[in-house]
Amino acid sequence: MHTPRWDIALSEDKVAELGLVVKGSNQAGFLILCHNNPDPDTLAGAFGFAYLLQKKFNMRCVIGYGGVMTRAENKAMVNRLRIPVKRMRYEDLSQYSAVALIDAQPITGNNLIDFRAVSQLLVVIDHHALRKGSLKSPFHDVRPTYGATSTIITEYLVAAELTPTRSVANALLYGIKTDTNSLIRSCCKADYHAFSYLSSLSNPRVLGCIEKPALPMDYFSDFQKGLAKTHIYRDVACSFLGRVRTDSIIPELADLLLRIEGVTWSLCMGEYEDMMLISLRSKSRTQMSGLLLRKLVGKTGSAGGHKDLAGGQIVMSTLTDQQKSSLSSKLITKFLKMLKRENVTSKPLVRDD
Ligand SMILES: [Mn+2]
Repeated sequence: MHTPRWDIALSEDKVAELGLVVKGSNQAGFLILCHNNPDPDTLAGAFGFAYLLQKKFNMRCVIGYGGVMTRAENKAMVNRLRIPVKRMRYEDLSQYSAVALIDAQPITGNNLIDFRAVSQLLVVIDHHALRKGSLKSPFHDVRPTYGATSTIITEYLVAAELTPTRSVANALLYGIKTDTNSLIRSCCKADYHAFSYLSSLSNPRVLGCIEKPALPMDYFSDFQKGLAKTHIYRDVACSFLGRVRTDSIIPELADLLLRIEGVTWSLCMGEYEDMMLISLRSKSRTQMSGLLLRKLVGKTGSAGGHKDLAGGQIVMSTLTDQQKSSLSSKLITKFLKMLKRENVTSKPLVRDD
């Protein structure tokens, strides 16, 4: 047994409270729902929470997400750690009378819970800013000072006197690592403690494989196209790649474009299956990427994220051909307008000389 050396009194109270809610609900099973386009923190949080519900409360669990899983790393995480996660649509939710939402909050547009499904929502655990809708759920634990939801879940496991399996520990450690950019972005002492606790239980070799997965050859064609299609509008880099063969190129190119000297914003878009995938990155100290992207996609799509990064999607099957062909340029124009850069002239990133 690894004895924690940090204060988890709140989590001990919360696990006791969770026990009452779970037992009082008369449910045999839970749907544990990640946010759309799941990242490692929501996947790890859901995986760890399923472990808690199974081991401590003898509950059956299904882990689900909406949207698409991009990034080769996230797919490698699910495969290597054998996280039993299912892609779902809104209609699938009706099969479950007990839902736990992890690393997200209700009716924010970045998960499958909407007004109709809110009564099934028994548990909300998240580290984003508190939304009023969460208070209606019988159990809610929202800690905006925490760098990762995986940290909250790690504390729950310790409070429940459960030692995570190697796979669960690997997942939670990777969740904390990615959400805090290796403990340098918006984290608190609890994240350091959880990170150090999990390190002793994890397998660095497996984590190394997840962080640097093999990439399909198509990735490099998409990459080249993405660079060629990037335009710089003063301090904003925008790239619309058209149809892409690998979905993970969108967030990864957005990360890279933000590193261009003098660039404060990067917006990257591409069509994959029947969706327009959008990633936004920012170095701005004043504006919130998540809010901006939600405003950008409006009611036509869904989006979510943090201060410095956000992801979203627009389903294109409902659009007319004309709407489809003008969508990317409309989004770029709207985005530049939102940042008050609409009159800035653009130049291509890559020169031919
Ligand atoms: Mn998170």
